[in-house]
Amino acid sequence: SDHPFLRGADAGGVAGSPLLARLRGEATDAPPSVWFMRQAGRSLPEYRAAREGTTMLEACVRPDLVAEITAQPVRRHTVDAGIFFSDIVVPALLAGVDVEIRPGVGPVFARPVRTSADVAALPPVGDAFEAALEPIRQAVRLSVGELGTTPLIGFAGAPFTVASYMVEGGPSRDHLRTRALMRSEPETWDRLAAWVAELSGRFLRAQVLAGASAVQLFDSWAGALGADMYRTHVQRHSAAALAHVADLPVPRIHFGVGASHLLRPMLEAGADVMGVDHRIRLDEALALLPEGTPVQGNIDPAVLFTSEQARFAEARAVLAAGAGASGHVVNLGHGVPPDADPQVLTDLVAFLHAQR
Ligand code: 1CP
Repeated sequence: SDHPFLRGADAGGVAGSPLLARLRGEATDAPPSVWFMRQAGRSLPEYRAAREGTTMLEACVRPDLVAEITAQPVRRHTVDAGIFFSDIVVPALLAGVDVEIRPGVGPVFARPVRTSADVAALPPVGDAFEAALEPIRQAVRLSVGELGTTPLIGFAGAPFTVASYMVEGGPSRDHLRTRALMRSEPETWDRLAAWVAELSGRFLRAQVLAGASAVQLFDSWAGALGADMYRTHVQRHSAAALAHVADLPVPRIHFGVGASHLLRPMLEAGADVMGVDHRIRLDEALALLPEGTPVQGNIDPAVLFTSEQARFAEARAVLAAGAGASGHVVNLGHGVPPDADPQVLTDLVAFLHAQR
């Protein structure tokens, strides 16, 4: 394989990345490592220019455009990783499901999936899907080339978060229909979640084999579930998605919003690193996790809209709270808001890189 990891430590690629060392839980005296969820996208004028005249999902299957957008925040902010520009619903699109991303709304599915017949009508996931992943593989290769010594993080949506969009038909505040389906028709739910897990797992694997150096499974909305519901109805499906890359030498990050009560079961789904949101301090999160678990997070995105003094104080506090971890990669507690000032992010990265 031509994966950067498998080429050996002297290949001059991403092997010396302190961010990757931290995700593996290895000690390094390098300056703090940082990237931002949603660093590519709407907060950047160069993103809006590149995307002009192209829908979000059209952009996701244009390898040259994906590589350009993936590289933009790395060039501008000098963050320590690129996040692959795509979306959690891209695998469903490539499988042939009727989905769009509405500007200002998010993913919208033309035919919500709510009954056992709806699940049975989902397209099969096999050779045709693998062939449809080709633009993704090509986009990853181009992105890795653009990024040079900066590692690329691949990602996928976790079964609960993706299935929630499918069941609800679009974004939802409380995911009520999805949670009701789990309780009233657990077998229907299981077949839907297993279908998503297969799709997301293959999407992750394709990115790693094409050159991504780490992966993140986004279960953004898992925090809507109690720990018992998570363990009973969700955990094994997320585990199935992550199992698709278990044999590959890449750290697996798992992230949810408002999911402090799920840190342990989400780690036990087969992750190596826990992404932590801003609702819990990193030292408190570490106390809930087995010794030696690397963590990622968790600057409150709200400080992007405060004074620099307040922002840097929060950054220092996050570094101090993560200092006891065997590996800590700095990130926001959730994604960059679209109206964030890009210069604020650039300055925050420079501030972090000047700390020890
Ligand atoms: O109009 C536009 O430009 C589209 C906005 C946009 C962008 C830039 C969407 C629609 N998705 C993306 C890219 C994206 N999505 C990335 C790559 C860029 C990066 O991170 O820098 C990633 C990793 C995602 C993942 C994603 N999509 C998640 C998980 C991360 C998170 O923020 O919690 C989720 C929940 C989605 C669904 C989605 N897609 C788009 C929107 C606006 C949403 C959220 C809708 C909602 O509130 O439910």
